[in-house]
Amino acid sequence: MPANWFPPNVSSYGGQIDWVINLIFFLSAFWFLLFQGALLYFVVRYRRKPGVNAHFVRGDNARQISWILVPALLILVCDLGIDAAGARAWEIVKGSIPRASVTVHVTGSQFVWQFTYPGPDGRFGAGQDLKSDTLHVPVGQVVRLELQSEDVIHDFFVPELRLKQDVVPGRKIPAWFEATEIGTYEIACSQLCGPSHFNMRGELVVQSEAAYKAWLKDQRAAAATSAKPGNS
Ligand SMILES: [Cu+2]
Repeated sequence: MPANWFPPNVSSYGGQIDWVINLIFFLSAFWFLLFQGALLYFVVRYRRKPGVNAHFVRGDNARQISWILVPALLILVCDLGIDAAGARAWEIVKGSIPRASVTVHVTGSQFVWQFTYPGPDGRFGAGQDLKSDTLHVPVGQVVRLELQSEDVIHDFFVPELRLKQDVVPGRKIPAWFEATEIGTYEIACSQLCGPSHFNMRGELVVQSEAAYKAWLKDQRAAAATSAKPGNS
């Protein structure tokens, strides 16, 4: 498989997605080349020649019908193979979400992503939530996202994670990933959501667990300082 077609994969399930895309691509390429090749061959081989009359082919004997039915059956088998591979990938990505060690609420609005972490006790909405405009996560751990929109349909997309999920107003949609490599990755909005859609970018920072914890601590300390009366 050509390794450099896709952005680098840093997600535990990215290989499954790439496998399905490659499967569809190579099956389609195989049949496309075969059929176009056959078409070209027949066009040249049976071109008009002086003194040769065209045959009228009724297509109603078994041999002729098999020219239709055999390829149709083979393509159906390929389709079922794609369905099976797709269903397996779907089950992993969208089926049941594994137990997460980090849960983050993601809010899309024209034209920013905002990330909310729970308070130190792990609960949301107890007055100690932490807001951030970058998404920090520890490497090698399951992260659960709950995606919400404040206005129109957005789409949370991190190509390197192979994660792409519509964010629909009025719904809270869960998603998950486990990043396998430390680094900084771009979060894009992948649904045309207004004039500044192109600029609706976020940043995913995958860190070691220690660095992630330190970041969280710093953010909480900074939030506590700015929340004190007299500061703004
Ligand atoms: Cu958007």
